[in-house]
Amino acid sequence: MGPTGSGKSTFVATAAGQGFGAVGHGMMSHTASVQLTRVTHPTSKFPVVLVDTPGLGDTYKSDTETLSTIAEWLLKLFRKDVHLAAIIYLHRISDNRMTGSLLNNLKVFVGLCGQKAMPNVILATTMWSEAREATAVRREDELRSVFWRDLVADGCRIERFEDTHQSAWRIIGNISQKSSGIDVIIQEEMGRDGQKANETSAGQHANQPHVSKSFLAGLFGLFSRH
Ligand SMILES: Nc1nc2c(ncn2[C@@H]2O[C@H](COP(=O)(O)OP(=O)(O)O)[C@@H](O)[C@H]2O)c(=O)[nH]1
Ligand SMILES: [Mg+2]
Repeated sequence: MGPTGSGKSTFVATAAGQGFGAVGHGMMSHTASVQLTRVTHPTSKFPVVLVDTPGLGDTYKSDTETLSTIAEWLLKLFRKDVHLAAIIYLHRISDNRMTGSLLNNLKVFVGLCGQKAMPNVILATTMWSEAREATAVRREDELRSVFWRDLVADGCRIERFEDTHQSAWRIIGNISQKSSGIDVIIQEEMGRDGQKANETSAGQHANQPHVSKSFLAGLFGLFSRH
């Protein structure tokens, strides 16, 4: 996951490797903008499905539409008793400011995941080649000590994506077939507890002042449909 242009599709293509192509295989087919790529873990040889999601901040789609696509896919996964092994959130280290839109993106992401999922979340920075090393390292420190501090305290890891196949898999880590996987909070709240819109963490989260009124309205609209 991550904002548009943070390098999600590139990450998946790099992890899948040469000659693979980003072929979306329809495990849950009609969610067209969530792309699935089946690969084999390079060391453990376990089958892995890489999930590429559309990012908030898209040029042509509203954040509400994008969030709706992701939430519906997650809910479908939950109902099929399929669980996520890890969640990777990408952030461009070349961005010189944590803009309101980037921050909003992060808040929505955290609202979807919930605290319990954090040990399975990896915050990965991309586009190191697009920034001066010293500047990028300073930004990484700022992310760790300010914007990502609470998430790190809840157990997520911070990694650097170095544009290589090896780096991608180091970030994904050792996915074991024994691991039963995780659910993100929005899946539990909507799928298991049947919570109403404004009761979900993301819904409550949307009360934060930097979230625009129209976005908030859209978010409530989305959750009350289920
Ligand atoms: N230099 C550099 N460019 C990148 C990197 N990752 C992605 N890009 C470029 O940034 C643009 C957006 O990347 P994309 O993977 O489509 O982002 P997405 O919207 O998150 O899927 C594309 O032109 C990529 O070629 C990176 O790590 N380094
Ligand atoms: Mg993409």
